[in-house]
Amino acid sequence: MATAAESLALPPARACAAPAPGIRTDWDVAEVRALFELPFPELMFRAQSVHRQHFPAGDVQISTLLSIKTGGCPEDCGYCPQSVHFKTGVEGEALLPVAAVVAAARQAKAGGATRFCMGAAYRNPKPSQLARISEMVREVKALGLETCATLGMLTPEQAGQLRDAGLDYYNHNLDTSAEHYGNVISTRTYGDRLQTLANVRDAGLKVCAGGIIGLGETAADRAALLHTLATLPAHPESVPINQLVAVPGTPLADAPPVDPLDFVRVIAVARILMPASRVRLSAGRTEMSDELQALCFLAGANSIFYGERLLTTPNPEADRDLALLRRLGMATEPLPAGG
Ligand code: SAM
Ligand code: DTB
Ligand code: SF4
Repeated sequence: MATAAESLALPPARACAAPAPGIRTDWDVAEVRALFELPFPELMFRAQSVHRQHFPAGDVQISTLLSIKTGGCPEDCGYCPQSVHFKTGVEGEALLPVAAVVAAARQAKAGGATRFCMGAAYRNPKPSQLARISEMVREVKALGLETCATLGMLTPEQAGQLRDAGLDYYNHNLDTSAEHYGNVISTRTYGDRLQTLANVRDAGLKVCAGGIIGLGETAADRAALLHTLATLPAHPESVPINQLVAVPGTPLADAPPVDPLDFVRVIAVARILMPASRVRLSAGRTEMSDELQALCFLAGANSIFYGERLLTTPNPEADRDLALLRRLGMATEPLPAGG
């Protein structure tokens, strides 16, 4: 079946270049702060230059997200509509049956997605839940899609179980700086987050880790978040940069909006620090103009979530995204071999 991208005649992107030598994991936080302080045109020039050394111009990887287990989460992340601690109108639901998830993955593939991300509102998955999710991963992988999951904290054994089922990526965000973390979340620590990232990496999974801009953080917190990501033993292959979706009922419902140009700066600095990683322009796009999204792509974003829903909140309509990519002359990354 033709993908939506093909049927709308977007040109196929060339395969991405292999990561080049010279990727640094020894950044100093002062260097990161200095990047943030560059004049905007200089920062954009540097980000673009780095981007072109590692990726073909204008390609974008698209992932579709499905909430496989919605709401009722015991954690108290101050931005999240799925926490039991806040009254947001999101009800706790059961883990979806395998067949429903596979049907959604088939649809995502037909719509042009290359990666299918399964998100669950868990602090950490229980053995019976992980068994069912492993089956989902096995079947989605068999469709020829790349697989990604985000299920909360994992032990090394659980990460290995998911790898054996065919999981390609695990998403686990650091969200903000170590210093600001405790102002946003009290039910787990930054160290817990880092430990799961290490367990995932050690199991041989690809890592997807990023953060949220708009949690009341300072410029120094933004620099510290990117510094932590860029000085992990290996850079995450995928770095989602979310803009807070301010949901009524959450403690951050009235957080001040992010200056759009500051958001672009975060993308640009992430691109410079982690040149070979996919930087994903993630949540918050429904609030962004086409022009702001275009600036984010110019700053080095080369991945998006595609499809009308994120987990519990809306994402731009697929048609609007395809039209935007077409207007910009950008192309979607082809499916991996065999897909
Ligand atoms: N429960 C798991 C966890 O927290 O790792 C997986 C699902 S959780 C919803 C995945 C990520 O979504 C969070 O780490 C956070 O970065 C992002 N997220 C959640 N609510 C958000 C919001 N309102 N705006 C932007 N990003 C959000
Ligand atoms: C990520 O960094 N952003 C996605 C995904 N990883 C799991 C989630 C965004 C969630 C936005 C709020 C919601 O839809 O509930
Ligand atoms: Fe639960 Fe994840 Fe939401 Fe935190 S971000 S409340 S862990 S679903």
